[in-house]
Amino acid sequence: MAKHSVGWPLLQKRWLLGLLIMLSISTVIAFFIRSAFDSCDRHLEEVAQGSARSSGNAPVPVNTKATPPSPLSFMRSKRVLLVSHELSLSGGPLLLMELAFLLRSVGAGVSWITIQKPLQTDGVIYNLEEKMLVRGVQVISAKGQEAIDASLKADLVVLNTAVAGKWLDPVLKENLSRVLPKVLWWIHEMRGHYFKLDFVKHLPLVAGAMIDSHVTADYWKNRTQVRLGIKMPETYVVHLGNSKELMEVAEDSVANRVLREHIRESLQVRDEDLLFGIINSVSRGKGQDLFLRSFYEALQLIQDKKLQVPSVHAVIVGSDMGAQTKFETELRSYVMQKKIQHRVHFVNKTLTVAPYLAAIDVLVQNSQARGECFGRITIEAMAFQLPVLGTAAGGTAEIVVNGTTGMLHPVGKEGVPALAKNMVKLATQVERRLTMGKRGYERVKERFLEHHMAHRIAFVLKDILRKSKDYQHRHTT
Ligand SMILES: *[C@@H]1O[C@H](CO)[C@@H](O)[C@H](O)[C@H]1NC(C)=O
Ligand SMILES: *[C@@H]1O[C@H](CO)[C@@H](O)[C@H](O)[C@H]1NC(C)=O
Ligand SMILES: *[C@@H]1O[C@H](CO)[C@@H](O)[C@H](O)[C@H]1NC(C)=O
Ligand SMILES: CC(=O)N[C@H]1CO[C@H](CO)[C@@H](O)[C@@H]1O
Repeated sequence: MAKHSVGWPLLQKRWLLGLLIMLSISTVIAFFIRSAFDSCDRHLEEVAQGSARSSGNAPVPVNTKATPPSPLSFMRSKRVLLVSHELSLSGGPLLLMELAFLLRSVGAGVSWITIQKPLQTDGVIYNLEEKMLVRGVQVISAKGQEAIDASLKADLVVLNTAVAGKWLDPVLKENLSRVLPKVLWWIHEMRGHYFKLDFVKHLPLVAGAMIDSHVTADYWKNRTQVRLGIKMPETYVVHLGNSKELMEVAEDSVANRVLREHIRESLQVRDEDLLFGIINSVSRGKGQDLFLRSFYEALQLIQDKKLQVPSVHAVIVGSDMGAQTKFETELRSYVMQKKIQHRVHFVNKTLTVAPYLAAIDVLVQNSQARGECFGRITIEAMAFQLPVLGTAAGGTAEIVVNGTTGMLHPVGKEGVPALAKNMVKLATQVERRLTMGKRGYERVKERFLEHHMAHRIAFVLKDILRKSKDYQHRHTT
C-alpha cells in the first residue's frame, strides 16, 4: 500500500495517456458529430480547439469480433455519391463520414464531394481526406465533368444539410432532373434562415428527406409549406446511434474509474461529491446561463431545507475562454457574484468528452427554444449510465423518458425552478438517480446504438433505391 504514492501515479499516467490517445482517435468523430446536433442552429460552427486534431494517421481499427451481417449489406457494389457542404471538424460532415465508412464496410463504392473548401490548404481537410482515402472513399472535385459523371452514374446521391442544396443548380445544370430522383437529402437544421428557397427549392423533387427527430421533421414540414409554399418529399425520421468506440469506453468500468478519478482530481472535486455536467459549446442557445441559475437555486433549496446531501458541484464543458464573448463573461460574473466559484468549474471545448461523461453524475441538457435537433450527447451520457435532466424540447424529449431515464423541464425562465427541483431530487434520492442511469443505459442498448442507426438508414436507402429504380423504369420505357 505504501507503494501507492510512488508507483501508481506514474502507472496511472501512462495508462491514462494510452487511454486518452485511444479516445482521441475513436471519439473524435463521435464528438464532432454531436456538435452538429448540438447546434442545429449553427451546424457550421467549429467546436474544435486547435490542438488535438491530428488523428489522421490513426490506423484503421480492425474489428476482429464476429459480427452479424450489416443491415446495409444490400448496398454492396452500389455506387453512392456523398455531397457535403464542407469538410471540417464540425458535426455534419463527420456524420456523413461515418455513413461513408459504414457503406464502405459493406463494399459499396463511395465517392465524396466537398462543396465549399477554403482556398489555402487546410490541415484538417487534408487529414480528413486522408482518412477517407485510406478507407477507399474516392474524393472528387465539386465542380466540372467529374462531379456530373459521378452524379449520373451513382445509384444514390446523399446531400448533407440544407445548405448543400445550393450545389445542385450550378453544377448539374441541365442534368439536374436526372439526378434529383435518386437524391436522399439528410437534414440536420432547425433554424429559420435555412428555410431559403435558394437552398431548398428542389426538395419537393428529391426521392426523400432524412431528418434526425420527429419534432424537426414536423417543423420542416410546416415551415416549408407555410413559409415557402413547397411540399416536403417523403420524409424519414432517423434517430442517431452511439458509435461502437464510445460504447466500448462507456462499458469499460476500469477505464471509467480511472477517467473519473483523473478528471475529478483536475477539477478538485472529490469522489463523493455530486457533479452535474453540461457538455455543449457555450452559447445562449445551449442554456448554460439558465443552468447556472438553476444550480444556484438548487444550492439555496438544499441550504434552506437543511437537506443531507453530498457537496454539489457543476461543470460546464465547452467554454472558449480565448473568445471572451459577452456570454462567457456573463457566466463568469454570475458565478463570482453568487460566490460559487468553488462549486462551478469551466472546461474548454475538447475533442474527448468521454472522460467528462465518466466523471459526472448527472448530465444536464439545457438547450433552449426549439431545443436540439437530436443531441447526441444525450445518448452518449445515457451510455455512461447517467440520468439526464433535459429541456422538454426537440430531440431531447424523444430520447429522455420523463421520470424514467431522467427528468424534463420547460425551456426558458420557467424551466429554472423546475430544473433546480429536479437537481435537488437527484441529489437526495440516490437510488432513484442510479436507477435512472441504468434505465437510460438500457434504452441506449435497445435503440440508440450504431447498428440501430444502420438499420434505420438501411430501411431508408432501400426505399430510395426502389423509388429511383421505378422512376428510371418509367422514364426509359
Ligand atoms: C405551423 O406554423 C404556423 C406558423 O408558424 C403555426 O402557427 C402553426 O401552429 C404550425 N403548425 C404546426 C402543426 O406546427
Ligand atoms: C482554455 O483556453 C484558453 C484560451 O483558448 C487557454 O488560454 C487556456 O490555457 C485553456 N485552458 C486549459 C486548461 O487548457
Ligand atoms: C415530467 O414528469 C413530471 C412528473 O411527473 C411532470 O410534472 C412533468 O409535467 C413532465 N414533463 C413533461 C414534459 O412531460
Ligand atoms: C455529362 C453529361 O451527361 N452531360 C449531359 C447533360 O445534359 C446535356 C443535355 O441533356 C447533355 O448534352 C450532356 O451530355
